[in-house]
Amino acid sequence: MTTTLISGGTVVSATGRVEADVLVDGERIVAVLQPGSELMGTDVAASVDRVIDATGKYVIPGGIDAHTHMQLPFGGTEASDTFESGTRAAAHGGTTSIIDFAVQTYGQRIEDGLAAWHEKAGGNCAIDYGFHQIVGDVNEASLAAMRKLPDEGITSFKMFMAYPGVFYSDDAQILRAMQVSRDTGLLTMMHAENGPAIDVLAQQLIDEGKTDPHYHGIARAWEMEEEATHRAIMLAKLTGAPLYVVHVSAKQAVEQLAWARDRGQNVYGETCPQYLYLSLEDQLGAKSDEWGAFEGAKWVCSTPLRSRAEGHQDSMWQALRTNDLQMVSTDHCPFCMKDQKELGLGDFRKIPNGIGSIEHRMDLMYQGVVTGEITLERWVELTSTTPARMFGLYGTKGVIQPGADADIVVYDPNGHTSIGLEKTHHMNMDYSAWEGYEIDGKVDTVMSRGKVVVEDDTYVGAKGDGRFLKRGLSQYLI
Ligand code: DUC
Ligand code: ZN
Ligand code: ZN
Repeated sequence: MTTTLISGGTVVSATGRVEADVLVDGERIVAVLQPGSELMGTDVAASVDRVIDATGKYVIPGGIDAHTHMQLPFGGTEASDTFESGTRAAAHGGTTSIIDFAVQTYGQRIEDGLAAWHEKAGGNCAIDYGFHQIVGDVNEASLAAMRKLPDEGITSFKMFMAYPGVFYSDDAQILRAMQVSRDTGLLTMMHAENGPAIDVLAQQLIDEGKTDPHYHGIARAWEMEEEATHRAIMLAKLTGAPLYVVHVSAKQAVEQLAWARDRGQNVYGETCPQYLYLSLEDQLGAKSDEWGAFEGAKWVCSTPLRSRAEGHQDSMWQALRTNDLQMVSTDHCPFCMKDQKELGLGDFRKIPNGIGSIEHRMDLMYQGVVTGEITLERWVELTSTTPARMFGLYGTKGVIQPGADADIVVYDPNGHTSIGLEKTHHMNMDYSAWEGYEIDGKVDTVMSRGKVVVEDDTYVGAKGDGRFLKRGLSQYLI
């Protein structure tokens, strides 16, 4: 077993920071050595196999991205990152665990959907991975299968109030699934947008000849997110189910979450970097020689980018500070422009929905520390500690303490990351939604269960290093 000492850095947790050395033995952290501690100093450094010098750098628990879609079949194509390419990109960006969504499609058994996801991911991941279960067809068999999910280490499921004819569930189906959530402790994750109403608005826009990508965001009005969020909250209240609303982008949806939380409900929400930084106005203004106004397709995702003039982005940052939103995930769902996004040329409804950000989440959120939107500790909490607690991984993941997995990122606050015009990222995409972003900060070294997987901007791990994470029930519920 290899022993490693990460020395001289500032260990940052969700609750504070301390100058300390971190001792790793095999796959685990065995000691956090603070000044005054007997072991701190040269003796330990001399006795380990490897010393990583973290002087002047932050030592943080590896990022946990709790919302990714590798190889998701969507809109007549499939998300372009495989588990192999997507998890490698994640590692480059300081993320050491993902929770992806296994899909049950209409007419399929949950067991078969889950088995297919194990097949895709098994032996291919660079970092540890878990699954949520998408429930796309509520019936007696799937309700029974849901009750067995905790035995499989799957303790959360996602339903869609959007995408009629694809993933959509109606209120009756949601109610029945939420009753299972109440009984079992499975966390209900909700895509909260009123899909049937959105589809009417989208059709009307197309009929008026409004086909460009930004009309995607006009059709998916914030009222449709607010309304669905409220409805999900009321169904959760009625059934007693714990609720986690994914990819929150509208300030009015946050108000709904805050209202429910103030009433004592177990209701939570995440946002994503795109809803903090990007806007409908950016998308509307996007034009290129290659794609013309279709350039805006690069930022078509659901929920959609919102208007900056309406203040949604500011509201997301504020909610992250006040804990009205608890986490930041990416909803990583990449598609290339060529052959994929271009399916929607002439009809924005046919653009595959999704943005790829798995490699940039830790950097983009660190930028919030630099600009004073969040504290250093909150950065760790939003990107690692709360995801671990929310999804039943805390103690093993999400924290630097003896006994935890040695998933550790050394982050250099004096480094710099350019997300440039040339393709320098490792995601399997022919463009970047983050082109031109300059980050004050840089991922220096990434360790996954005691093994260095990224150093000097180079991936040094191996396909299959990542293991399936059997998760416990949420540790965040009150
Ligand atoms: N939103 C996306 O942007 N892509 C995939 C599914 C989703 O809900
Ligand atoms: Zn969704
Ligand atoms: Zn998603």
